[in-house]
Amino acid sequence: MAGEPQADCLFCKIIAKEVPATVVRETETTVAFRDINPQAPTHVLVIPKAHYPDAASLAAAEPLIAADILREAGEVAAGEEIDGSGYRVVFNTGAGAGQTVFHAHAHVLGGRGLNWPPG
Ligand code: DGP
Repeated sequence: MAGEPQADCLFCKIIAKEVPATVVRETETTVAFRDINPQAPTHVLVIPKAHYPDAASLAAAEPLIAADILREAGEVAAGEEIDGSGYRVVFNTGAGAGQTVFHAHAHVLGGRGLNWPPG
């Protein structure tokens, strides 16, 4: 069923605490934890507890939870004190865009200068 945990999903295992992660925030609908391969001094992933393969499918099925992700990205930035200097929220969507884990997630990146356009 849509949104249900998937046995073969790494991020569902992090939500279930079967795989350890450094959690920085948790709400009823979301978990935020540090990326294992940080690309900036702050690199936190914000994920929905519900399983959807990418941000588009999450937003289509659960727009309020998609909004929760964006709000939590802002809360992470404020907690890391990067909200004043600027930060980036990225949803890689599809393998061609670099998505490697097919459970919707936002990358929250900051703490250094960020170039545009991204690579
Ligand atoms: P993406 O490439 O957009 O699908 O991002 C997936 C991110 O997940 C990537 O930046 C690395 C991170 N990641 C992969 N495995 C783990 C893990 O076991 N723990 C944590 N904390 N992050 C992980």
